[in-house]
Amino acid sequence: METLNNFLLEVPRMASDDYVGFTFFVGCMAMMAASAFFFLSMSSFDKKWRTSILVSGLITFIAAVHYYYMRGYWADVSESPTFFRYVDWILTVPLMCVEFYLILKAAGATKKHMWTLIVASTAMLVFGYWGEAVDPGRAQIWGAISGAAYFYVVYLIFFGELKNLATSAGGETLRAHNILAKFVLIGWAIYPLGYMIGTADGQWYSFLADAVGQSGRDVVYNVGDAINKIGFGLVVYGWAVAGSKES
Ligand SMILES: *C/C=C(C)/C=C/C=C(C)/C=C/C1=C(C)CCCC1(C)C
Repeated sequence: METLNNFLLEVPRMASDDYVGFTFFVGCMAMMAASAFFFLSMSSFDKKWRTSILVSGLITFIAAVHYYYMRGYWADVSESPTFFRYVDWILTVPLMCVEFYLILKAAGATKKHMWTLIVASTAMLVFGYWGEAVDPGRAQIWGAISGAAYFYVVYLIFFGELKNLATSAGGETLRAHNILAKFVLIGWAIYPLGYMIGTADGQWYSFLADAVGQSGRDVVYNVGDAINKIGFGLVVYGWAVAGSKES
């Protein structure tokens, strides 16, 4: 009976000074709340805007499910849930690329624009996973290649055709594009910091891990996810609200 109860409730033991566990727990709740908000608000928008809000909700919902598992994983084994982390990213980051496409679709963005972003950001994540999980001895090299893919994404959004389309659209669409672009430039730049903390052993930047401990990686990633997934979704939401008023 006790086993069954433990299974059903799955209450993790969490020390009161387990700050990493705390961010997993709060992250999970925040992602759930954001998903409920996005999904429930869908019916108040015209059809034209709904897909974008749906994608915002899917991003936070997929993250909520992964945070549920990551929280449990951390509570059970006190290790970075690197596998779940990257499965989550490989699903949610392409969806963020889809958001750029959806926002600029009316301005002429094509599937090709969308797939270019998806392929580049997926490469960024695959190389990052390689450095963190498969070949950590050469984490710096894999991280640098991953970083190159990241800068290519930044380039496409800031200077590529997507930027031209946003400029030609003007108004709320340009505004939303510019804010989302800043999320990619500043918000996404949080992640390499977590990567460096997690792979700092024996590197010249080992002072990073000495300062916060290797589990600092998860705090950095969790904060990054909350900002980028929920914040990003809210910008799209604001774009849809403003656009609904315009038309
Ligand atoms: C919701 C999750 C998001 C927005 C995740 C974004 C992840 C990144 C931008 C990761 C970038 C990395 C580098 C640029 C280099 C080092 C390896 C990574 C994968 C941490």
